[in-house]
Amino acid sequence: MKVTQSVLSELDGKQVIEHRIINNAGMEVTCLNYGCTITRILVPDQNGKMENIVLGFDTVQEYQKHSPYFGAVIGRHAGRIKNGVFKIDGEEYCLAQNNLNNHLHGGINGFDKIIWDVSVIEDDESVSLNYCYLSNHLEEGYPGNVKLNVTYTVTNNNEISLIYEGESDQRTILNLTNHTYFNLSGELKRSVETHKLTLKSNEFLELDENLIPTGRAINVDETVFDFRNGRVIQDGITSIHSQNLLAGRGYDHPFLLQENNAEEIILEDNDSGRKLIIETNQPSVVLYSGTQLDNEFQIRGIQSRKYLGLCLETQGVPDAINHPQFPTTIVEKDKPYKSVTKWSFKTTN
Ligand code: FUC
Repeated sequence: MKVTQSVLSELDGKQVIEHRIINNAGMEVTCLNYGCTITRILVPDQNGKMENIVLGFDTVQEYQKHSPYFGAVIGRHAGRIKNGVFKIDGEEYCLAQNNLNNHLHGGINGFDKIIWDVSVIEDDESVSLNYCYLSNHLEEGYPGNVKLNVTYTVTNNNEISLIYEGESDQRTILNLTNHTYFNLSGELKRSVETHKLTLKSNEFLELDENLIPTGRAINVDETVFDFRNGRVIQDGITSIHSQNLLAGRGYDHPFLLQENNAEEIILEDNDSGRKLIIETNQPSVVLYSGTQLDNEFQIRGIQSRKYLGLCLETQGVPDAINHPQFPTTIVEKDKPYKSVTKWSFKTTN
């Protein structure tokens, strides 16, 4: 395996560092310490052709200017928190309201905009990038000083594992994920309407008109939210189900996972033969079909547009703190948080 490092620029007196990892099979992964952002993943198609399968930029300036969280780590709490308000032990916390009057993806200066400290760990079969950051008490309004560690490990089996760890000195909430937009066609040749998704999920969470969970879980039976036997993303784009319409014609929904670490999420692109298997220890995955991607910028020469990529954000449930019936995202003092997700890249033949 090979890993190279280069300094791209300086931001707020800190170096923006890019790491490029190439495994023995030729798979390539490039990451920045700005937001722990995955900028490129090159994997083979069914003919062995290596192409990039994620949305990303080559400069930090483009991430600062345009990025709808391309490839970044999201935190402290992924998804929306209604009115940016929650209570822990009777104490009310007010978060940054950066999405209408709601809180989204950790706030104005979320983890996606932080320059993390980074170190490289190498062994025979893998290379890991370890990113660290200390988030101070009341940063973006959240309680507790939280020590964070994000580790991306690339193996020779064309796998990437993503491990998020946090330890707080006070009871708080944490819900980290990675916001990579996948497009398995390679080099954004096509958009993701014909990608097929299979999910081990019997229920998705109903959203209100501001895309916040209402608290109701809906059975997927006989809806375009039933991915148990696989279905194409297009089904949700053409659907007249009110939940697809309010998501901007498509999907922007948390799905509750029936199983963990059991190939519970599979994304396939028939034409390229590329296949991504996602396994996690988290209770849900947010499927976001790129419905809000606007066309005001280019992505490495390709016009950005709706449905150019889709996100599969493995995580705890958005706004869980305001819905006691959902699995909690509360982290106890000195009791570490650990979220693990694995992406395995294969071909279908
Ligand atoms: C996703 C969505 C949001 C938002 C954003 C860019 O996670 O849930 O609706 O538009 O990312």
